[in-house]
Amino acid sequence: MNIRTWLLAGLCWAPMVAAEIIVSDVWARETVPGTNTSALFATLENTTRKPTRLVSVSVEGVDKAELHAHTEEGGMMRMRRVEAVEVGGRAEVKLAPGGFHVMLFQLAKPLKAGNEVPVVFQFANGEKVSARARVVNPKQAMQHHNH
Ligand SMILES: [Cu+2]
Repeated sequence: MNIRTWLLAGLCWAPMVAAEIIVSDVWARETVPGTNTSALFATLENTTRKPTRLVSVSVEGVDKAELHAHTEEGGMMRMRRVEAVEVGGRAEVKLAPGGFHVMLFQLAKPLKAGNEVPVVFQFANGEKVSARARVVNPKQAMQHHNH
């Protein structure tokens, strides 16, 4: 192999090891005045055959972010903390209102609709995915959810 093909092979190889998990449609709820909590949602797509898990999420300006699920207990919807969110091989998982979500606590400053916040998703396979969350107000979130 001459140096030229070797270089080309190197260039082609690099993108193949990138993003195994695609994170899209990342958004957070605008903070309700007088509170310092919010929730964040996203779509996670595993492009590999190997199942993985979302294990943590960090959001700029937020002290504590927990993975939560909604479950029904005696006809009441309750939130509970989960250790991880499973993402099966070649599967897509939506974090959405009424289901899995990332609960944000102790926000340094309120989230305002129209702003963007940097977010990092950490997966059990070691992959870290950086994204930007759009901040939307609950009314827009409702429309967003229905379309
Ligand atoms: Cu929650």
